[in-house]
Amino acid sequence: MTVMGNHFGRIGAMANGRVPFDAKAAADSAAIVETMSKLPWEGFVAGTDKGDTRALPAVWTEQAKFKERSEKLQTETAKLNAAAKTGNLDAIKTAFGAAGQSCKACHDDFRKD
Ligand code: ASC
Repeated sequence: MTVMGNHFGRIGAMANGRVPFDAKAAADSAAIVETMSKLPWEGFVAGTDKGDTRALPAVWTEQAKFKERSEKLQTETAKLNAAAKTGNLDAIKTAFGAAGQSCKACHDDFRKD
């Protein structure tokens, strides 16, 4: 999640005009984001709800919904990666917005803060 957020944020800085657009850097980050989007989920298997976690209990009590949200993220980050490969900033902005919504939708229901 940390690596994904870091690279997602780099693309966001370009999409929002905070740093100059660098097509290669955006594409490199989008590829990392897509790969990272596949990895966190096995960290939430049964029994991992103990100890220091930002995850809400809903992760384990609403598994189907959590899985659906994780799959939405993976779909949207794949689209972001495809957009980034074109080097078209407008396409990246659109895909970035949708991907960000998928991050937020899950955090709102499944993360403590
Ligand atoms: C980020 C990041 C997130 C998402 C989310 C989008 O850059 O680290 O978790 O965007 O804030 O709403």
